[in-house]
Amino acid sequence: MEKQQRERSVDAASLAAIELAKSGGMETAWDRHEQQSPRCGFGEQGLCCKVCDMGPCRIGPAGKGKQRGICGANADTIAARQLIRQVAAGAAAHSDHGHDIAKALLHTAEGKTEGYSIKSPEKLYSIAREWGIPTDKKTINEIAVAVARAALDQFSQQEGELKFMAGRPPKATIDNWHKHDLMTRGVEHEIVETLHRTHEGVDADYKNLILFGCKTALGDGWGGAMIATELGDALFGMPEPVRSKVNLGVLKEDEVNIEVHGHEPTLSEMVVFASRDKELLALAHSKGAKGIMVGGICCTAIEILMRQGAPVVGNFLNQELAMATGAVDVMLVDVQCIMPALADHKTRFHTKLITTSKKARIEGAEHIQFDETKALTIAKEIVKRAIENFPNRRTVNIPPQTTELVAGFTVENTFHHLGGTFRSSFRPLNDAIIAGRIRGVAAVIGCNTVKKTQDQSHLAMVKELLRNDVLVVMTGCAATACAKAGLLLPEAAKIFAGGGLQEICETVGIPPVLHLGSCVDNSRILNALCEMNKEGGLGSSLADLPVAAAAPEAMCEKAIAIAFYAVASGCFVNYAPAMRVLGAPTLTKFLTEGIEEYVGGKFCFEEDPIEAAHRMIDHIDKKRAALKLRPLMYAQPYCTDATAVAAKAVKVGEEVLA
Ligand code: MSK
Repeated sequence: MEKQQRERSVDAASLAAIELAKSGGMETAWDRHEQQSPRCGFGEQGLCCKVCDMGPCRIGPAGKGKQRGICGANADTIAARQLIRQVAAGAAAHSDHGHDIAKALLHTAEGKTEGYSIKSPEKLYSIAREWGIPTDKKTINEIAVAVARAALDQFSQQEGELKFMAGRPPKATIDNWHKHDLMTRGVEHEIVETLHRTHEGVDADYKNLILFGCKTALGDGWGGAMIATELGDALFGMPEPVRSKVNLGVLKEDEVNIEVHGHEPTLSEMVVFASRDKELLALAHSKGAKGIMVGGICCTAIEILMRQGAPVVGNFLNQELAMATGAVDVMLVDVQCIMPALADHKTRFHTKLITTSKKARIEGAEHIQFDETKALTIAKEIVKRAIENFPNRRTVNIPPQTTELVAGFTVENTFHHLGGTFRSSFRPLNDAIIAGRIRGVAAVIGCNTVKKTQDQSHLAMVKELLRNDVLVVMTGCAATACAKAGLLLPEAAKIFAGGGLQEICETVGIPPVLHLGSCVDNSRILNALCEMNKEGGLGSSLADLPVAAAAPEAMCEKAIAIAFYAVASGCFVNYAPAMRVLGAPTLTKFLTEGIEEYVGGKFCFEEDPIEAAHRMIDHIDKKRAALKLRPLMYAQPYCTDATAVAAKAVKVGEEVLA
């Protein structure tokens, strides 16, 4: 394989599929990325403004060329406006998803849907109690209607504060948000105001723009995304730790393969259910298939992994590669992260690409409109189409690699696992941090991007954090990357974790990397931080905690919104490739330094994943020092004995991956 091809991924299955694609003349995102090179330097640096029709205006790098656009906006204003427009788009995507989950809960409680029922009444009761919704003498459906309506109001609310935001974080964090006018009024209100502020001739103060971006993003993390997770858990059931498999090898040569892709659990849950239908299984057998496999790509896959243990085919950059195997009978897509290029491959493969959302249609794809009132009927129809397409397969070539993983962690069950059966609390985690067994906690999240070798930065960063006794929590495609490499198995602690973290993982029986779910489930991480704070001993605000976060292969506006709400909640966040601000030095300095004074968190744009892990560790150590915690039991600053760890990993890794 050519060097250029080899550098596209560190995942052997992906490389094999890239080779397959190339030999079949199939163009992938990597090829299109090369065709787009060189990219526009003004755009990359955030120095191109298209807000009004007098431009586009392009600003020269600091001190060179034109320093202002036609209206007089400078580099900082232009880059800040664009950045918070991206925050608004990301927040809108998560929030619209949350809105749809709230509607699905409402319609289920009203008896208007087909196939759904409220799977976790306990979760529903706990949200109702938290929001002050009466539960006495009410049926479960009456409570669900009240909760769903209250959740829907969170989106359109014009005054006041979001319920989760005002109720869950520590007082010191909320006080600071009040002080800087960062309490989100309503999810949609802030998104609308962001678009207004960034219209031509409105807000031209980069600090004011960025702080408002924080307010908008907080409405995502503590609003739209948190509603998606919490109400999703109530409707579809609380995840529990579950073993499953990941990578292209989960596709079956002798079974019907249905690949779900996108983000929403509503249809995919039903498709999993329908795939177990006796009549459909009999139909599959009659067509020569031994069964029906439902797996997926991106976060829809993670939703059914978390609750149903369904296998994961791959992460974002695997979507075209899965098609290249020739084994996907239906690629079923809903919203977000779906490449329109999938439709271009339909002449090459037998795969049926089916869109299901009126918000996300693709020219050239078949469209079956999803409708909750006929969810099971529609799911069965889709499964039937996949079965009927099975005999149309041409050449099938599935890379054999699969790895086992454990997923399904939540704030609620992690309590249980960290505390054991009789003592369910975050106390053991806090004690381990206070005693210096665990250094701190890092959240590593986000996507894949063709600008970086697929999965490489995730793996390098996470391994570096683990060997330095940092417990890692993950979501989304980042978690899938690490799952493919065996890091989401309890056995991985022995191979990759430092002494203290290894002790804790072995005692409790958890992997050193905890999979908390899909992109919207980053809200679980916010809740975990609140629990750590509540448990005591780690400061008074979220910003005091010895934690850090990163998105090392970030790609989309949702990732920017997540990074913003994490920073605005007091976290240190390394984001790479860097946001498009580097051509605006004053703005960049504010994002990486000055903003900390306002929100307690800040950004870092370190590209190298090991260096970035060190910046995260530095931040954790700074917080440990401020809290006057004991010295670490095992790890020294940057335990980078990579050679020893790598040697061990190859040996034991083979056993793990076998
Ligand atoms: S799917 S947003 S590529 S994590 Fe949530 Fe993956 Fe990023 Fe899409």
